[in-house]
This record gives sequence, structure tokens and C-alpha cells, in this order.
Amino acid sequence: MINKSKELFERAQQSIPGGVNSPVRAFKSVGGTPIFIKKAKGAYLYDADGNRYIDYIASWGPMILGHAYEPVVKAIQEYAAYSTSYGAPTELEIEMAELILSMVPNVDMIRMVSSGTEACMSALRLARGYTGKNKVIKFEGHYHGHADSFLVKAGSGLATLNIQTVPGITAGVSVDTLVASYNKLDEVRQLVNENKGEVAAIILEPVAGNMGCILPEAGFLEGIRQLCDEEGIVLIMDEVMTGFRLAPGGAQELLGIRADLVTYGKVIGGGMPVGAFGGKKEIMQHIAPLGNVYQAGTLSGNPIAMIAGYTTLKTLKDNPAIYKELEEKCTYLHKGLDEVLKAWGQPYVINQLGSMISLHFSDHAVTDFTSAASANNARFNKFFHAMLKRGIYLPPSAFEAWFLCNALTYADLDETIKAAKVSLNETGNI
Ligand code: HOZ
Repeated sequence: MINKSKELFERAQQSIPGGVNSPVRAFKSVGGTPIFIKKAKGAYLYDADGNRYIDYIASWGPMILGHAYEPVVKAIQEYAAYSTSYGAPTELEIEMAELILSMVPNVDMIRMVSSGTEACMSALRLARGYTGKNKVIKFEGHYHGHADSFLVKAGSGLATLNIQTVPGITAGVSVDTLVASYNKLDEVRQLVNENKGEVAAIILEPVAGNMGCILPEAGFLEGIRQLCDEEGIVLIMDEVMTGFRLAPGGAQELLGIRADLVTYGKVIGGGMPVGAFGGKKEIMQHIAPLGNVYQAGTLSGNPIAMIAGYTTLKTLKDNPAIYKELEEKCTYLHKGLDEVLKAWGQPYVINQLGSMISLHFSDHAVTDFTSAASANNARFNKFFHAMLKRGIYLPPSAFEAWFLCNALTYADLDETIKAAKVSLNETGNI
């Protein structure tokens, strides 16, 4: 029963556009009523009607240790008593910066902001200021937040809602954004050649998570790195999803590729609104007040956000076994889903890396946006609702990765696999 959620959604639509504060949450592509959440603990969400769900969104990534993780809750409570914001520097910000530098070897300096959007927007401005060039290459289906430059052929909510052109973005801005297909190095080379000496940055999600979970093919990231070195282009890796999730040093550590600038969000804030961008000192020293590339924020480095993020990252750094546990759990889920999907008999693709996974109902490999978009997403939508009915909360879009948290137990995973078996039969042959 989701009566209270229905009531709340009706009410929300009177005062909030679409009833939500971020579009994918509205369930627009999967249909039906969004679940309104009342509280969460560990791997479970509880809705306004008192239903319990096993959570595979983890707040879209941040809650890697589980919801209401005791040390994070305690730290927030302690720091809230000292005041929730100063607008002046604190020692905690230095500790946070030092912790990040100790986890990511190619980050010499880091600037905290309040969201992944801000991080990517600021990193691009910095790349432009540093190189004196204007153009940026991004990849179809990759999502770097909602700054104007990135809302061209973007994934996440734009793919979910099939928004091709975003009103309000001037031609002057979009003309500087060049788009290539992920995993197609030749396309990137061609764009660079056609725009010789004009490309400031290439930005990408090293492991794409905004069109399902899509892995880089062998040699792709290495090729991009080489191209950037040859052409004096700043390589920005958007680790908003993968940072501190795939390894202490993120996708860069796991895949052995180093960016010039890297952007963070999600896990770095432990569930509070935090983002960050960092990288080579040579580039970072162009940021104000050291340099003239301006970037600022009243709530940047906010003490409550910093202590939540610091406690989360410190836990991950001090307990690297968490990454192995998460990967084992995700692989167990992957295998279990494989079994029930094989027995079901219709085509599917599961992509997984570490604790990120996704399911596409597709008869071809899903390696880029074109292959993700041509999967049977109507079938995914039906599967989503069948799972939800059984208490399994998946992202309400085939264009999003699922995120596991370490509070998930093997019993939760078994319950999920069992629910998938029944849900697939109910999904039928649409
Ligand atoms: N951009 C997020 C997923 N890639 C969705 C954020 C939200 O709706 O909370």
C-alpha cells in the first residue's frame, strides 16, 4: 500500500515543480507514484506508509556505508552543537583536504564546493582559464551535473526524460561543447583534429553511471590520456559517482589512469551536500585567491558537511576490506541475477564494476549511449515496478547505475534475487 505517498505526491505537485526537487525521482519514465521516504537505516528505506525497501540507490551513491551510519550520525550531532556554518576557515577543512590527498595520489590540491554540479562547472572553468582555450569534449550519455556546458546529449535525467535540447542554454555555450561516443577513441581524435588548438578539456566519467553502468573498454582511457598529453588538453575525470566508491583512490586507482583534474560529489559528503575538485598544483594554483579563475561559495567547506564526509572517508581509508566486501556482494548479486535471467530466457546484459551494477534488457553489449538507449527500456520499467512491489528499490530509470552499500546482507541479496525471479515472470514479454 502506498496511499500516503500518493497523497504526498498530489500535495507536492501543488508547490514543487513536478512534485520533486530532482527530476528522476518523479518516476516519470517508469510511471506511477514516487515513494515518499520517511527514514532509512542501513540498507533499508522506510516510506511514509511504513513499507520497507531494500535500497539499491543509496542516495544515488553517497551512502556507501549504509544509511544513518552510527559514527557519521554522532559526528554530525557533535558538530551541529558548535554551529552549522561559520563562513570562515576551520582546521577540519585542512584535515579533509589532507585526507583526500592521502587517498588520491594525483590530487595535489583540492577545493571543496557543495555539489557535483559545482565541482564539474568549476573544473571546466579552471581548465579554460589555465589553457586559454574554450572548447570541451564530453561523451554522449555522460552526466556532469546541470551546468549549461554539460547539458548537451547528457545522460541521467535528460536521457530518462528524453530531453534533446534544453531551453535556456544559449547557442554560444553549446557551440563550445563537442560530443563523442563513449569508448570510441577515433571519434575523439577526429574532434580534436577538427578543432586543433581549441580544446581546453576532455571530461568523462571513467566508468559511466548515468546511462546504466558502462565500463571503459581496454585502451580507451589510456588513449584519451595520451591524446590529452599530446595536444595540451586538460583531462578531467568526473569521479562524482566512482570517487571513493570503486577504491580509496576511485576509478583512477582501480583502472590505473590519472587525470589532470578530478571532480567529486556523493561519497565525499557522506550524505551531506558536498562536492570537490582537485588535481595538479600547476593547474589548481590558478584558482582564486591564488590565481584569477574565480570560484567561491558561502557554504563551501561547511563544518557539518565536512565532518560527515571526513568520517565516511576515514572509515573507508582505515578499512579497505570494505571495498572487497562490497565487490563480493555485488558479484554475488550479479551471479544470482544471471541465473534467474538465464532461466527466464529473454536477452539481457548485466554490467558491473565493484559495487556499481546495472541491468539492460538488450540482445547486444551495452558499451555506449546508443546501445543503452536501444535496450528494451519499457521492459525495465515494468521490471522496476514488479521489484518495487516486492520491496526492492531500484533506480527508477534504466539510465542509472545501481549502487550497493555495505550494510546489505547476503540475506538481502537472496531476497532481491528471489524477487527478481518472480518479477521477471510478471514482467512478461513486452
Ligand atoms: N543525478 C542523479 C542521478 N544520476 C539523480 C539525483 C537525484 O534525483 O537525487
